[in-house]
Amino acid sequence: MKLLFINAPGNWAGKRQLIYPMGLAYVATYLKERLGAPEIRFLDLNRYEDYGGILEGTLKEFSPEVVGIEFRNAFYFSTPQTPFLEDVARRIKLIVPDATVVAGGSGFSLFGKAIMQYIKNIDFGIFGEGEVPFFELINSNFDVGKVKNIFFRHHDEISFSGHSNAFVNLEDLPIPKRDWDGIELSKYRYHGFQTKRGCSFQCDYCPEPFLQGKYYRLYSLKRIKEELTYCVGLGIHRIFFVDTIFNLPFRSSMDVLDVLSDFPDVEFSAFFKVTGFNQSYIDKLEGAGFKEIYVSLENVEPSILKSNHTGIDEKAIEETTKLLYKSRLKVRYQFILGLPHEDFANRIKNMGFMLKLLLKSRFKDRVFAEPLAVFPYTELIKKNDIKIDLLNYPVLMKRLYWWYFPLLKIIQKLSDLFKLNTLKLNKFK
Ligand code: B12
Ligand code: SF4
Repeated sequence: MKLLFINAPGNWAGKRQLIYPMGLAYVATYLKERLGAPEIRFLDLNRYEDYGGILEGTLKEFSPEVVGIEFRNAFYFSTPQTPFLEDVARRIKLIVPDATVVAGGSGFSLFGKAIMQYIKNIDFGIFGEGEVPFFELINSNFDVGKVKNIFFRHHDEISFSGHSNAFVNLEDLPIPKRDWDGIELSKYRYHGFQTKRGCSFQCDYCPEPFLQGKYYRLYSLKRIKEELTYCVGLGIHRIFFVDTIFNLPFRSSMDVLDVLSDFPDVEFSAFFKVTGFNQSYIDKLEGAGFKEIYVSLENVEPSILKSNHTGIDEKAIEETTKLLYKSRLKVRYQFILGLPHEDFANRIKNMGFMLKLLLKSRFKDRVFAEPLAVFPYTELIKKNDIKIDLLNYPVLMKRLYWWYFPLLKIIQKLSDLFKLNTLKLNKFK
């Protein structure tokens, strides 16, 4: 069987830093092991600003029977991908009309039904973790009656085969192969690496617990070491941990850091929660080869952090930022603008704190502020009874955050004017 795995392009294709398609790597490795020697080819369309020629050339030459497409960012302020997905699916059906087109990925999982209504050339969609359902779908010859987590077409409607109650057992997953036919490893500045799946927090605005599970599933330390050895053997020297949060659970994160320190030539980066830091943890991070870290702080108002169930408190913010000012780590603090219960006074308080972070770290650190994205499957949606329509999503977001646009633009202009380049705000469409 011939399988083509495509990383769907976006408006950043050919311009911004490439992100290694880890989701595809996991799914393809699983299929490679279970399907008995399928022929597999990869195509990362984000490499090319004008991807049409390379896509059509590959389809003609390889003539795949099944095409799997990874779709990361559904309508988002700076990185909308949906029109590109539509174009890619259309070209596939034009050149290999008999190929079965299957889409998956985090952005797809969030908006699967709407995306398939809008993009008629996608035959099947997979919600959540793709390894098992994609294998079962192919293995059952696309019998959706037998497989959960599948979006499919039925009498011009999009149906769903029902959510599976189970998440994959990580021990059943082979180490994801990285060096696929069609992938040039040296094109990626950072390579993804997973030490766990899931998140045991349940912040009101976040879909991750629903997508990945409400508890952490950890890979064994032995496997992490094996996978790192494999990556280093391929010449990979920069790794970004794609865990929702790297530093929790605290004890296992400390153990992982011990493993990482056996790889002194590798530079690491990851997402962290502001809770769960102490001096010895920071020392370990530095010793293990972390140089730049993303720390989610969200908002500095305790009542807002509490009412959104973030699990972050004032004490954690105070203590962690104090420790991080003095560290050698370059910290990228992440704030969410527009959380429920935020008012003008709170906005000013946050801006003041952002400035403090920059000054106290002597501009070593950076601040990223992004408006709250309203995602399906979140408490935020349930509590406020918001209906999300993918096609009107940017309009919904603009309506919710209209007051931020001018304010953010002024701040960005000032930041540019003084060449601080420390306050990065994403563009709004
Ligand atoms: C790590 C990460 C980053 C890192 C990536 C670092 C790196 N070099 O790898 C950085 C910091 C760069 C980043 C940036 C951004 N990110 Co980000 N990021 C993540 C995170 C935490 C992990 C992604 C990952 O690799 N996961 C590991 C793999 C194995 O999981 P997976 O991709 O979900 O794949 C599984 C399934 O989805 C499925 N699957 C995947 N592909 C396919 C394909 C097929 C055919 C099938 C069947 C199944 C399938 O099976 C896979 C295995 O189970 C996710 C959250 C998440 N839970 O995924 C957010 C996430 C993907 N990011 C998100 C966003 C918004 C962004 C940014 C736009 C932020 C910004 N404003 O700049 C940018 C966009 C960058 C870009 N050019 O695409 C959103 C996207 C949501 C949306 N709106 O659609 C997510 C989902 C977080 C969230 N909940 O809000 N990100
Ligand atoms: S925002 Fe972060 S900590 Fe909160 S539920 Fe999502 S992944 Fe977990």
